[in-house]
Amino acid sequence: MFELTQNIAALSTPLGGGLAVIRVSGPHSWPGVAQFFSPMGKKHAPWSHRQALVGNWMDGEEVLDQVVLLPFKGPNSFTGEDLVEISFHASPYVVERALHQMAGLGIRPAQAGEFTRRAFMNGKMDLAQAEAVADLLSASHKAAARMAMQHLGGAFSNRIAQMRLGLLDFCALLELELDFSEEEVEFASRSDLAERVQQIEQQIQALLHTYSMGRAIKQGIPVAIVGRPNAGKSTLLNALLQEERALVSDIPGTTRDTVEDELILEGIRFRFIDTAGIRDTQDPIEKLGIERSFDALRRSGMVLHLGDAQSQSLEEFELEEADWRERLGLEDKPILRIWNKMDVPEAQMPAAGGMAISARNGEGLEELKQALLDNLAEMGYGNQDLLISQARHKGLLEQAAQALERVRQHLEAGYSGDLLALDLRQAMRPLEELTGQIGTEEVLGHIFGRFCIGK
Ligand SMILES: Nc1nc2c(ncn2[C@@H]2O[C@H](COP(=O)(O)OP(=O)(O)OP(=O)(O)O)[C@@H](O)[C@H]2O)c(=O)[nH]1
Ligand SMILES: [Mg+2]
Repeated sequence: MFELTQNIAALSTPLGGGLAVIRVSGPHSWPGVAQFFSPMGKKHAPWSHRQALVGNWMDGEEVLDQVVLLPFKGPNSFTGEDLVEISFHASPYVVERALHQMAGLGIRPAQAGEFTRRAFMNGKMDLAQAEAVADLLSASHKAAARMAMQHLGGAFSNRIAQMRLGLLDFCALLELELDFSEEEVEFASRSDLAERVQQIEQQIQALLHTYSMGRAIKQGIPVAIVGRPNAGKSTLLNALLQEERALVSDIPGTTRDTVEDELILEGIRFRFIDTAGIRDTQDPIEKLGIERSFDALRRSGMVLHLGDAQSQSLEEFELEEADWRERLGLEDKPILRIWNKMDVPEAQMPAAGGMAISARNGEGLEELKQALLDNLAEMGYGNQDLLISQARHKGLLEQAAQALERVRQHLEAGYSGDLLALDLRQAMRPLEELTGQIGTEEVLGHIFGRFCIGK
């Protein structure tokens, strides 16, 4: 009955709870839904923007369910179109039946991400904000949700738009000069332009610097637990997770393969990696395991170097650390030194630094967790007002930075205004792609394809 491409419906909540919300969007969403809705009490309840209605959802003469409707009048809706949210009881049969009934009218099932895509197309949000919707949906802890909310709120988009405008100003002036080319006027001060370009380059570099932290926040900060065999690494992993996750034994070389698991501390996700104890060995399997320990060291954001306070000297501990630090080139990697087995009476806390814990009885574990959080603060977490975490954003910002570098070089080389204007346009392009002002169907398909249906 309705134009098939225009109206869409989908279940927006997962089944399994008490309620199931079906979202319907498009120019005929209101009259479409009204066909099946019989308001409670009155025969004709007026529909108005954001006024909930209670009533029966009819399947022919039969009542399929009692529902609550919430109509939104476009453009003041999520998609920017007329939209209705219908809360059903979460019966798989009811949901499927209602969607089937609507499909019969020409309200077709929505594709993955189609609601958000419509919101983007109708100017309700830009592309970076639409991406943030997906990030927020997958955020399982506070830090990731906060980061997504910042982008969703437009902080990132605004910053990008500001940069672009800053370049556009100069571009317009340079292009104006072309109209007066005979008169050799300079509307755009070259020194002001150089300063502006430098400022924007700095802002871009600052954002690029946040990428690894942004990624780590989203995926969890990898923390490698390393040390010599029998130091108690697996015991520590188990104690942190409060779960017998890794095998523990008094035989050195118990852990052969890395074991990973997550822990959320104060809203930040850490991914602990228990590794094979590092030592010289002829055992080929153990060697392979130690290679994996090195791998874990390389990809970790932080390292817990565990020493055995019962039997290891400080000198040995430091030699061991220097060895893999040099071998793997880990000069900048934050390493926390931890002495384990402090419960043993003969344990020695070596004079030079580090924390003392007992993985076995839990002593010092709270301090260790706090040290992890403090270290993160030292690495800059919490200082940045804005973080990026999408590879697409990083790639485009790098392109913009390179283009700006060219502008700077060409300015120094005294290039003419028309060439500088071209350079500036090139630097603006990736910024425009970031917010989706320009873009290809392919990019949009890729971004919205990552969403689930109903979002
Ligand atoms: N007394 C005491 N013993 C501990 C402590 N932590 C671990 N152990 C013991 O030390 C031995 C080795 O512990 P693991 O956790 O398997 O050591 P690991 O570092 O994982 O060893 P590998 O996997 O071989 O590299 C086990 O017998 C543990 O019970 C501790 O805090 N105090
Ligand atoms: Mg182990």
